[in-house]
Amino acid sequence: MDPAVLDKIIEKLIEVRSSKPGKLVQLSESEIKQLCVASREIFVSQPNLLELEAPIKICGDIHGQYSDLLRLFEYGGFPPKSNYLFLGDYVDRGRQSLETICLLLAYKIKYPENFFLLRGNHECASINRIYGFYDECKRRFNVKLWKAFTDCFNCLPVAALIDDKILCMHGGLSPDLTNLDQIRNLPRPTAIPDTGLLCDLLWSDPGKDVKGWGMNDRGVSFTFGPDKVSEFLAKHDLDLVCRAHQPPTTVVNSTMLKKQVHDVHKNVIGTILYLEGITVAAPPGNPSDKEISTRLAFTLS
Ligand SMILES: [Mn+2]
Repeated sequence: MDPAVLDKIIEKLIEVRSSKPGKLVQLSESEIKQLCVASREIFVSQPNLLELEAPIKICGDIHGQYSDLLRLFEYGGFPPKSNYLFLGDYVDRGRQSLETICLLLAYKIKYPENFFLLRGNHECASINRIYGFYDECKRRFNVKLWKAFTDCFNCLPVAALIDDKILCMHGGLSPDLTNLDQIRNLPRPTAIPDTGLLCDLLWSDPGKDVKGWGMNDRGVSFTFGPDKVSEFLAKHDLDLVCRAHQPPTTVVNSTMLKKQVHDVHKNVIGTILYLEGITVAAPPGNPSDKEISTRLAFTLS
C-alpha cells in the first residue's frame, strides 16, 4: 500500500494518545480495507510458526481496549523503538476493536520484520460475530468490512518460536502436537475448527491440578497438566511455553521471570502483567467478562 497513506493512518491512530481514553478514530473504509489486504499478504509470506529473536516484548490479550494498547506502547516504546509479539485476541469485548486492530495491522505493514501478531481464538468469524466485533463493524461501517477482516484473520500465523527456546501461542498445547513441523504445515487461509491441533493451539488452557489432558470448562479443547508441559519441553529441547488467553493470576517481576525462563521443566508462563519494571494494574472488570482484563506483557532480552 502507499507508504504515505499508511503513515497518515498511523498518525491519526496515535494522535489520540493525548486525548481522553475512549476517543474514537474514524478511518475511512478504504483505508481499513487496504490495511486488511496489505497485512494479509505479509502474513501469508511469513511462516505459520514464526522464528523470532530476543529482545522482543510479548503482549497478551487487548480485546478492543485501545487506550490500554496505547498505554502499553507508551511504556514499552512505540514501534520501531522495540520489537513486539502480540499473542492474539485483539478484538471483541472492549469498545474499540477497530482502532486496536487497525493500529496493530498498520504497524505490521510498516515494520514487517520487527512487529508480529499471532492469532487468538477471537480472530475467527464464528466468535467475533457474537462477542462484539461484528456489531462494532456494522455500527461504524458495514458487514462487508467485517468480512474483509475475516479474510485477513484467516491468514494470521498461530505460533512463534523465540531463540529456539520459547514457544508462544494464544491458547496452549495440543495432544495432537508431536512435531513443530505440524504447525508450520497448517494450511492458510483457514477458519478455526472445533477440534484438532489448530483449535487446541488457540483454545487450550494449562490446568495446575490436571494430570495429562483434562476437560476444558470452555466446552472447547482441553486442559493440560504440568506433566504434559515438562514432557513437551524436554522432547523439543525448549525452555518455556508462553501463552495468553486467561486473566492474570500472578504478577511477576523481571527477576522472577528470568529465573523461570532459565528454570527448565517449569510450567507455562502466561497472563503476566509486567512491562519494563512496571506492573500494569488490570482495570476492574465485570467478573463475567474475565478476559477483558487479561493483559500479558514482558520483555525478553
Ligand atoms: Mn482467548
